[in-house]
Amino acid sequence: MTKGFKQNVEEALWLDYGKTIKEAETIELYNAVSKAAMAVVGRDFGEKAKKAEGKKACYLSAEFLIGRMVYNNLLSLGLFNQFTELMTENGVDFRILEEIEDAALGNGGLGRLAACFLDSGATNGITLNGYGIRYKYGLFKQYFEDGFQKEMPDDWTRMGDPWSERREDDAVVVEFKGQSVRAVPYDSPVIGYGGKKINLLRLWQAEPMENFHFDLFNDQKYDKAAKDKVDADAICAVLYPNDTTDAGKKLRLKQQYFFSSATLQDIVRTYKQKYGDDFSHFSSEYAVQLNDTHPTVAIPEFIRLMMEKEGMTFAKAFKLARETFAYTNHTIMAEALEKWGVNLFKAVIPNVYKYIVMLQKALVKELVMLKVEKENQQQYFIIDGERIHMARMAIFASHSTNGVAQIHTEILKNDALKEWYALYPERFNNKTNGITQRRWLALANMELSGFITDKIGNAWITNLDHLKKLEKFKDDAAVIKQFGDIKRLKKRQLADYIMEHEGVKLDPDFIFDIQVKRLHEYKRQLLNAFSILDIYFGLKDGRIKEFNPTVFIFGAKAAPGYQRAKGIIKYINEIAKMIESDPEVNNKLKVVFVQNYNVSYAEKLTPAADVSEQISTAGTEASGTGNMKFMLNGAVTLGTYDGANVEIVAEAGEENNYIFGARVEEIEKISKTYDPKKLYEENPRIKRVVDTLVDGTLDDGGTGMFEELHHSLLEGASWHKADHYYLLYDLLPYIDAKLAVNADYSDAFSFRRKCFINTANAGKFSSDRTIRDYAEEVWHI
Ligand code: 26Q
Repeated sequence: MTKGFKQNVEEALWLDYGKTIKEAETIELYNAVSKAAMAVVGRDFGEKAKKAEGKKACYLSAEFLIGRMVYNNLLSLGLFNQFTELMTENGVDFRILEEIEDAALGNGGLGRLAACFLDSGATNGITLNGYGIRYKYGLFKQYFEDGFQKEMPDDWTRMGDPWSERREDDAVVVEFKGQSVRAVPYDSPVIGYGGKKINLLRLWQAEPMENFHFDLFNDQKYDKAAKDKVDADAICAVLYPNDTTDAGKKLRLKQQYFFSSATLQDIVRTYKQKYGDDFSHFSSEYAVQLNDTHPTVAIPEFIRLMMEKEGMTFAKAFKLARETFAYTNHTIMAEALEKWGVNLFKAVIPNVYKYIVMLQKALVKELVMLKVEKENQQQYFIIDGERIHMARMAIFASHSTNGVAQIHTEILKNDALKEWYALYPERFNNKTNGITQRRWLALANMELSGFITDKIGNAWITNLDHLKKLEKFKDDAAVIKQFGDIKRLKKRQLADYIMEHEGVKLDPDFIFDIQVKRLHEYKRQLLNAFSILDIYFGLKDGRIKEFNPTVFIFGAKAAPGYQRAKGIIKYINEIAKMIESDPEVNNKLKVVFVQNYNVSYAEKLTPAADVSEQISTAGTEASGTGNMKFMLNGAVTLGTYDGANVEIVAEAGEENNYIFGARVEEIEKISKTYDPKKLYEENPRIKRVVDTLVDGTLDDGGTGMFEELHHSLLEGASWHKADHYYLLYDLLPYIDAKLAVNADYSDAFSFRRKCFINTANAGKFSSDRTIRDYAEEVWHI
């Protein structure tokens, strides 16, 4: 069947557009290639995936940050080589489809993790289907105007969506107070490597109950139909940018209930086709994983469906829920733990609120049974005064709560959720995150892939532990040289890409030091900025004499309402401008902030890094996954003891990475007495860099943003104490570590050897391993 793939592409092009490959527009080529590949998948993939033999895991997630699908699908189907041949035969660069945009239906780590998990599930023969929302607009597109972030809508289906199939027959109805909508699924195949297993990504789209007919032009009916359409469209219109100031938005609750309810109705319907009204097999047929609390309303919804539609008792429905659901926590930051106002909740889904009340009662009963004293009970309450605590509900009504890296799980058990751990220690478990090596090595870095396969064979594509076999080459100067040459090539390619997209010229002989991730205070891009300024002043003053030329590359989106984060972007852009215009240093120091950092940009940046910046305040980054992508592609980590950095260093050796700064225990110890102003006043280097925010060195265009940042560091604000993320505390040790990396770079062999050892020890961080652990230990598949 795959033999004719080339002809199928040509035929599709001819039939749909009357064009040959040479004549086709990029979008036409894209559609024809996708269509020919979808023909190989077959139209019935969705039915097959839903009804696969054995236990099925359902991954409920408000975000799937898939990125560009076409190359990945061709690779998985074994069609990649035929595709590149076909393009080459016609004089077309196979990378042409990179002009087609990617699907950004997610914010960052949590959404990208969901996408990596789907790839790993299918590749490992595990039935793992994804369920989410088909947002009309994904995460905003970002550009800079005078160094300020600007946002544009991301109309990702504008050019069509050839990888999905609308399944009208599987539509269900979701009821809100005063509004009923149809949930229509769009199914995309999730193709395991080798094409043997195809799972399903089902994204729900909200539509009005009565489809809009323009012939209903008679007065009120028209008005009603138009309004119903507008109200339904609103539900799936936009992805919420990870923005805690928006946390209270009613529409977000509607989104959450919309896809949770549609998914459960779908699962229950499919189950009943097999077992009828006998629910005794339900929890051996389905496992439901909640990606953070965002889909947690699925729990009371499930209980509602079981009681109202299936006539079950609460006790039975609750037991079934506990057996079925499992919860992953992705953050310990208090402001990101979801809570809903009781009144808001009742205004949106009063029918579901009833079941939350039942859960609260069951909780109190259990607390009494477990001998929790009355005065200690309130900390567990799902309904606590005016607030509904989603994480508490998820822990109480599921059988598993997991963190996403060892250190994160320990913090959950001993600190953030310690009262729950005391009640249910057996429920808590760790699943250290991972990334798929198919996208992040095989596709993103074909040169390194070829090199690795040449040395150790290609088994690493489905078993990343094989990379360990590279270790035997670690002292082989010729191999390390070859490895270094590939890095140099990827830096050259990135430099070309950045020239084209940002108009900034980079020299591949510079050190490429990269920090890419969402913009957030806890991730401390501002700390990186301060370190660059100190190095800048050091070079100018002659304090720093030896320095290997370095470019500091940033990529990050700030949530549109997060003013402080936007101020940091402006600040870094101003630093870039100042350094660029200084002939004393611009031959050895450079800063570039790339626009619109997304999955596709990450695929260019990751292979080109010498240094991976992972500098969050210890105890704040649950895991990180960018850190793993850089490690796999042979960068050293310059980072704190936080998240998965701890495990990266345990695998690859502290001597091959650069760890600095306060650890969690130290932060805890000093937190009460920490005085950033003292550090600032006692240390002229600290004072000098911090004061660039207010002394006229850099200009925020009269917005007051820099002054506000300065104030937040030295005085604090009502919601956070001064320098809440310990930038000034870690600044000098950080600069020392950065300068150590810089000095070590002089010895090319020894530096590349460190990078090589990182690649060789990245096996643990495959999402294949993570998914197998979930399958065994949580889903019992
Ligand atoms: C909450 C309320 C209202 C609106 C938006 C949100 C919201 C949206 C997205 C809250 C959080 C997120 C995303 C969180 C996230 O991406 N967390 C990251 O998850 C990764 C995968 O586990 C980890 O590696 C990162 O450490 C963690 O920050």
